[in-house]
Amino acid sequence: MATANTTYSGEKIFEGAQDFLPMNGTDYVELYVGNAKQAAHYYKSAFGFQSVAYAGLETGLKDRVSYVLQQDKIRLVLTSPLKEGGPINEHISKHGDGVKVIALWVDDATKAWEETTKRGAESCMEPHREEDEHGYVVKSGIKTYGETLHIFVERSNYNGVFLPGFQKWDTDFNPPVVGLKYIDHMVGNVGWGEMNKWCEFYEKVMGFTQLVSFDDKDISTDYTALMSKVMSNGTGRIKFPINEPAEGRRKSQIEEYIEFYNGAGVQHVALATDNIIETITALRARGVEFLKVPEVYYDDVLDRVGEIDEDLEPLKNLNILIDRDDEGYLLQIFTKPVLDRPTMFFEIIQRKGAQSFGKGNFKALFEAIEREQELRNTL
Ligand code: TYF
Ligand code: FE
Repeated sequence: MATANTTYSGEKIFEGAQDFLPMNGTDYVELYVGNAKQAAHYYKSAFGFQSVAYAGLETGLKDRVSYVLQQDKIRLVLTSPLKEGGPINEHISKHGDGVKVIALWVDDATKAWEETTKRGAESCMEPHREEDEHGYVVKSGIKTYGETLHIFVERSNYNGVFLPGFQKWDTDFNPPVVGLKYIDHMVGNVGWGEMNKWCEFYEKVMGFTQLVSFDDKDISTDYTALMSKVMSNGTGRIKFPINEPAEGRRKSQIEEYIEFYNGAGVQHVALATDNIIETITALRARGVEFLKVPEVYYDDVLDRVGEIDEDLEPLKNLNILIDRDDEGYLLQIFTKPVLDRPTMFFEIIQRKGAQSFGKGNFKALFEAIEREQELRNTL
């Protein structure tokens, strides 16, 4: 096992967490993208997302278009501008395609806004009703790291396909799902020395508690350095690790992200499956590209993690990584960046008891990332 500088305080989350901001889970993740029609096709054909809803010129919008996709509990919104100028174009010009909104499903969006702004959050949207013939929702929002937003969505009085203004998206092109179930965690990259500030934001403003922390000694030797803390809400259902670059021998992968994203933003979205072998087999067949660790990783991995339910051979063939903690083990794998800029990527994770993040894989993983950085001449 890698040397420990990890503090697990998972058992404390219920007693430490505040209940001023009860949340039911992630409502949706919205990306601002250059071409939402083509991005939607990619998330359907490559990742198995299903067509849910649409808003655009046909539904009365004038300046933008949004496609809503879903796979089990994971809901993605892809939004593109239709006209010159404006905040969406500016966001895309500055950051490339990327996550703009991490929306959180709450029972009371007015209270969520009041409680968080009272504790110092900067508002981006005052509580207000949006309605159509299917009922109404209440939305409000606050700013988080970079230009990323948290929108609170209260939807108990709404029964339309997504949100007011959206229509059902009917299409004959419906590739099958790949078994992705829910968002396990979403990671933010922030600038030098900003990790603690944003962890405090999640603690003070949102009532989250810190689950785990990794410092540069955990994860820097020959490879690129970073520091990371995992923040969780009271139920443990919403987990936001925050990374910052650390001084290493080479350019930190976090610094590479910050340079190309032009600031802080969402680095990876971890999607859970309950059969990672089937899910990764399907994703690979559909053209999704994953990072590769050397074959020697598999020579002694079972000495490190002990007995597992799966055969090692398919895990090795698919390049799936394995790690264990006191509660069980986990299987995980990381895509290459899904954009031309080396910014956002996905993690696919299957938890078999373990509630940690794969620290035992950090060295192999970060070396794989570093090989990609080398090819990009960004190391
Ligand atoms: O979320 C995590 O902590 C793991 C490991 O740049 C990780 O998925 C951490 C930092 C990073 C890539 C993966
Ligand atoms: Fe992760």
